[in-house]
Amino acid sequence: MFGRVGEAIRESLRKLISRGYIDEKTLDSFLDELKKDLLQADVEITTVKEFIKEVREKVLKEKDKGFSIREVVIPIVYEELVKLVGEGEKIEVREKPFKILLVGLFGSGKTTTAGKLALFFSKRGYKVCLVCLDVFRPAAYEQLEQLAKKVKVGFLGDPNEKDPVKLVRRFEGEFEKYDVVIFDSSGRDALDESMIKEITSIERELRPQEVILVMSADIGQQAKEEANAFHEALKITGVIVTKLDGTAKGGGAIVACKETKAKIKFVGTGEHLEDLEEFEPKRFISRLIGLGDLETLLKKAKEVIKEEKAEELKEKMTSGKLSLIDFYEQLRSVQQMGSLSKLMTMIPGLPLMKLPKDILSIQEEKMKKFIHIMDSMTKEELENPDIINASRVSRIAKGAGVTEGEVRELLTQYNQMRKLMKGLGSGDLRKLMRRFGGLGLR
Ligand SMILES: Nc1nc2c(ncn2[C@@H]2O[C@H](COP(=O)(O)OP(=O)(O)OP(=O)(O)O)[C@@H](O)[C@H]2O)c(=O)[nH]1
Ligand SMILES: [Mg+2]
Repeated sequence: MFGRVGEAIRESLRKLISRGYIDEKTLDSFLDELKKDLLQADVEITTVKEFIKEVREKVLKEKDKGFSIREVVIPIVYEELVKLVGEGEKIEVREKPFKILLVGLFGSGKTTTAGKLALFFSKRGYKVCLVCLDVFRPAAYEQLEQLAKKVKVGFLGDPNEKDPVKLVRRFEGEFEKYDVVIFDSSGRDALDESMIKEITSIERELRPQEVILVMSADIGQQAKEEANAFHEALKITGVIVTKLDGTAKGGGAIVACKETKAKIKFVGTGEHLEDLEEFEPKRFISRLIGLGDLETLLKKAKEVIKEEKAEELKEKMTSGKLSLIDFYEQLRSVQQMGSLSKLMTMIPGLPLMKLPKDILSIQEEKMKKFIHIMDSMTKEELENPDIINASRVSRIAKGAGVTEGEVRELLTQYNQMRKLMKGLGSGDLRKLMRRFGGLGLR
């Protein structure tokens, strides 16, 4: 995301948490690395200094409360990074036709982004049209027309008309036929008189609901100046930062936007039409630091395990009263959530550990087998696994078509889990989970 900088931040974090005990000195050398990473991302220096100071103070405050630095450092770095990049803002299609005018300097990615937005909204069921108001660049018309064909949306334009305002007037009646109409405009070397005049006159005629500045991430902290200048001259309603994939300075561009009046609506992360995402700081940062897409996981988990049930399960887990039925239900719900390997990538901390793929698929196979085995048990056995003696093991194995060894393995794993959960009841995991409270984890 921040290009190489994201990798550097992940590496620093990985190094830090691979240590058993973290003292203040280690924390400071980690913070030094983090500072360098952020400066490399072109985040403005006083902002970086404040950020580092804030993280340090928060970590030490938690330490005074009895937490270890190791427990709290990742959640705090996460929370502070989320704050650092500011808030995103979604584009809501509030009325129809919903008109979005894209403006920006040469090569910032307007035309590409117009195509990406068309795909984004048509995927969500809106009837979309792309309109070429770029009367400047040779072949601008063809470029957008091709994109419209690819995405299979409407297209309006006229390569022979050199006045964008006339184009708007001519097509006015057409816009009504669509839910979302996206306008690509001419770029300039700089925000000069001619650009301001052109966009202002288009705006007056068109009255778009959104005027979006498309900016390339490689300008780094200069994004602040650019966004402010465009906002003053043209009253932009938001920003799309493109080419985050290709530059280390993306972080700087995003942080700089926070200090402008215009919020980031989307970020562009590649040349393909799918490479556009709504800017959601929590998701963005959790991926950046390898926390995984926690919120997606939570959403999925919620669909499967109902809230009260999760609460009840937590109670049983931490008190050691977990029966095989609960174990069974847990396995089932994990299964319903999708493949284990996919799930693992969403669990906080785990991507940092790099689990080998085949271990996960073996584990998935095993899970299926365990479910078969439990299907062959009686209710009594599930409720009170301690009564499962040798002859019961043999019956269950036959019923499930597995070996007796596999039945015993299940019982061993269940017992280990029961013990482990009991141990965690008062221990580290709970504290850690509490720290993640801000993310919606319980
Ligand atoms: N890697 C990457 N490339 C991008 C992204 N967005 C746009 N590009 C590339 O940037 C170049 C310029 O994109 P355009 O969409 O033509 O830019 P524009 O603002 O319309 O340019 P003008 O019409 O000349 O003002 C193209 O080669 C795009 O493929 C992005 O998010 N990531
Ligand atoms: Mg263009």
